[in-house]
Amino acid sequence: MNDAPDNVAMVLTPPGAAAIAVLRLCGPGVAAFLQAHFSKPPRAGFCMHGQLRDGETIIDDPVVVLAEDGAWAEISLHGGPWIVRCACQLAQRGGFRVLPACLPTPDAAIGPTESPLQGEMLAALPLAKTQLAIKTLLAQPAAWQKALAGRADVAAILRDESLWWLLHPPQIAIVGEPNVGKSTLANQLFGRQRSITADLPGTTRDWVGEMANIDGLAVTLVDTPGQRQTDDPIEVAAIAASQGKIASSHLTIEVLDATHPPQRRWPDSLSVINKTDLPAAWEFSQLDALPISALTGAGLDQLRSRIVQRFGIGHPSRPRWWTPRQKEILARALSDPSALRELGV
Ligand SMILES: Nc1nc2c(ncn2[C@@H]2O[C@H](COP(=O)(O)OP(=O)(O)O)[C@@H](O)[C@H]2O)c(=O)[nH]1
Ligand SMILES: [Mg+2]
Repeated sequence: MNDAPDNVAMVLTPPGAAAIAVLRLCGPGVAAFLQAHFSKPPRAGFCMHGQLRDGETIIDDPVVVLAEDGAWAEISLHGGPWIVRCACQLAQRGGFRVLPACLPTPDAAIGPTESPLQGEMLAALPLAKTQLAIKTLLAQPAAWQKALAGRADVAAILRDESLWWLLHPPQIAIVGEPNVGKSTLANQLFGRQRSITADLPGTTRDWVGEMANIDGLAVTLVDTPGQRQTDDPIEVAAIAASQGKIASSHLTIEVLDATHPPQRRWPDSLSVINKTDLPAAWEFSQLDALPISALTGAGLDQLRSRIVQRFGIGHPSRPRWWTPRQKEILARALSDPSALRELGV
């Protein structure tokens, strides 16, 4: 193994979630990289606004912060995919190992922190795709300090998976028979918050990904084709592919149609009765299903609340776990509370 310090580059912000992308460079090559590609001489401990250049080409006009000791620099780029890609390629050609985005930041890129928990908080920041996720994560060191000053309810904290889900978007499949309104519902759930990024503010806008923001919980939403018997080979293939997606989903939303009695049901789903703006053709008042109209939007706020409830999302300042290490310590603390000291709050 080679112990020489490494030049590492990584995008700290999740792709497609913000108008700014932060590229962090660490290692002995930082100063030389900035000298070669940034229009201003880097000054340690200062923020500088200048141009990032690849030869004659100006990639962007970022703000650059250089650490006091020169060990790392953060380049705040405009968040469009083209700019981020060009900056990463430039770093790679400059001898930096570019780490994949959306991984926890490696220790080497974080540097010393006040406590192990604080380090884990910083490491997980690139995974936080919504304001709620960021807020919840940043609240954790204080929440844990408070919890440990009193008597922490370890079993309740261990059961609470909400911060894990805030950092690892669950997959949600919308299922149902053909024509019940699955795609209309999917569009409504995407609609308000489909992420937008800009190469320059107010200019190019890209629609990114299949990610939806449901009341602060980022989710991967999968719209599936209506499940039915058919001889059409293309439809058969599409249905087969969607069954895999349904099986791998963390939640399914079953859409029933108020104007047609269902032929089949999807067990263990969150059920909605759609098209309740039209006269009902069957009796569904006894079902545990939320009446909605994907067309008018009626009932969708309640649906969003039920989705986030399923993943236990609650007040940001409750103490939670978000790494396997913390979860394992909590499991041991059920029988031996002194294990909590290992959290390193
Ligand atoms: N009146 C009414 N029509 C709806 C509603 N939701 C969907 N539709 C209509 O039902 C038809 C089928 O919708 P679509 O979303 O394509 O169904 P899918 O096959 O399940 O994806 C379209 O004409 C929609 O406009 C609703 O809540 N109310
Ligand atoms: Mg559809």
